[in-house]
Amino acid sequence: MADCLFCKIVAGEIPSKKIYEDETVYVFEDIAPTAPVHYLVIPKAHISKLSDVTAENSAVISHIYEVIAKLSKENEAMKDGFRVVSNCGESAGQSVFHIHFHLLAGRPLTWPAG
Ligand code: D5M
Repeated sequence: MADCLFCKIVAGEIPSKKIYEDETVYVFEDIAPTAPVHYLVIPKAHISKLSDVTAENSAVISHIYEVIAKLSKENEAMKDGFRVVSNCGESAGQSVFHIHFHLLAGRPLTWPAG
């Protein structure tokens, strides 16, 4: 999508600190980390937000969770636990409208979220 920040990151037009990449998924460091591990896990194909996931485009979402599970086995900081968050819509705190999953670890994570 032409004007999407994360599509530009996937295309290499905007730099990012890549953690993982395959045919359909891209993982990179959040620019403003809130935990020692704060990655953004995104599909390469543009989906704006979680409420736009359908039977037609959901295969990549399932794959995203496989990627997260794989990363959790490789990263010592994730061994004790981690959190996955997807803010959907402005009132939930979504600021970039390309679906993304915050992957957080490396410090105690309190609940409930604000
Ligand atoms: O999360 C959007 C997240 O995207 C937020 O934590 C900052 C991050 N962000 C914004 N621009 C960049 C770039 N250029 N690189 C890496 N990370 C970035 P949300 O849930 O939509 O508020």
